[in-house]
Amino acid sequence: MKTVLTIAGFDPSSGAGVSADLAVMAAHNLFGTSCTTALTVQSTLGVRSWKAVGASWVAETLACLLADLPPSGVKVGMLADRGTVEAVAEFLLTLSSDVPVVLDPVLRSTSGRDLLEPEGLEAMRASLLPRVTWVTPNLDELALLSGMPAADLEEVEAAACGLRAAYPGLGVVATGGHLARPDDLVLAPGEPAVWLGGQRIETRATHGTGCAFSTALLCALVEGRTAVEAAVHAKAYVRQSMLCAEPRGGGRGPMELYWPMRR
Ligand code: PXL
Repeated sequence: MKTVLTIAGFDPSSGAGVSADLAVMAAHNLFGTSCTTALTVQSTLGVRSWKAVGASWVAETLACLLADLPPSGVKVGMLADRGTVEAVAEFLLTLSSDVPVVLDPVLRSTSGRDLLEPEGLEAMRASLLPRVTWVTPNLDELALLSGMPAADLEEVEAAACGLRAAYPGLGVVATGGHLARPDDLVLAPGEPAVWLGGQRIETRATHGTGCAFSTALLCALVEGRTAVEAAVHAKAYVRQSMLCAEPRGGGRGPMELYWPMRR
């Protein structure tokens, strides 16, 4: 069983972040390790506040894990502040170049709270994006990272192409969950664009969809699937996780991330 690492925030309601990522890894028969970057206070009703763990603690955790449990793939989620973005970028330099790294560029919670301080976005562009292999922005994140509008299919494709062109070797999977039709775009390095058609699901179990998608994409890449296969898989996994969820909490509830193990 291969080891995969998530670097992300902690959500005490188990919908998003580290604990959701570990569930996705377990459901993919992979051994998950984690580095918590921030502690959030939240429930299904939204994020109330958060506190960064701190760059030096993150750096120490990553070095400690690397020495004993080296990962075959890394997922990066909420990073909270600039120092943490830079510490993670430094860590990624120490990995072998064949280890896939998927960045979910978490900027804001769906409930509207910033999850990365403003200076962190610049550090993400300058030091982190050059060191990851895949980035999985939603429409808002794509617009902010590319500096281009991303509100419809044509704009999303142009913005994703612009983002890919800015970083040699980077692949982009833009998640269109907020489009009229929730299609996703896969742009592998040097390959033509592939759109994956989506269908809207009427459910409140949508907490952590971005976290689960990026982690499922990483797991499939670690299993040796191509980018398009991995994105098709991640989309289907998240869809089924929404469909299998029991209603829980008064807001955006958690998905059933363990569904492959419960059948
Ligand atoms: O889905 C974005 C996200 C990522 N990571 C953590 C979160 C959230 C949203 O609330 O809390 C820890």
